[in-house]
Amino acid sequence: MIDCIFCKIIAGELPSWKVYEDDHAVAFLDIHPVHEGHTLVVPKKHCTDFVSADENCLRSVIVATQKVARAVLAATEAGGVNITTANGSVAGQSVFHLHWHVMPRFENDGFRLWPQSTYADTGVELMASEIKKWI
Ligand code: DGP
Repeated sequence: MIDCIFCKIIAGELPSWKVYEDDHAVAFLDIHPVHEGHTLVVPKKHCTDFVSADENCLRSVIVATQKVARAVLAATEAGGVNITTANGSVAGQSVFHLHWHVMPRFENDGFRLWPQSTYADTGVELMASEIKKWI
């Protein structure tokens, strides 16, 4: 994919701190880590994001992500790990090649993910039935 930073990293046209590679996926350190060891896992085949990815691509990347998460936990001696992907610019996606963030977490590390709210009255049933319609 022309002008995709991650495709260029995968092709070796841009440098990266690669930590893992198999037939379908590559993992390298994030250039702007939340904590040291923050790693990105990407499919070799370009796809824009999680929602539009084809199923085979997704399967191989998720298995690679588990391998990388285990390695990040061991290497950083983190107490936990967050594994996330942003889908769409409104969700914070800035690179439009599917990637999983593997972020090591430590006690009291100050990293907060998102605020939480509650549903008003019948809103929760309505929302559940709306989503079910589309699956
Ligand atoms: P997101 O904003 O969720 O799409 O995440 C994109 C991540 O990619 C962000 O945490 C920074 C990282 N990133 C952007 N450009 C580069 C790069 O050239 N090299 C590496 N290693 N990471 C990059």
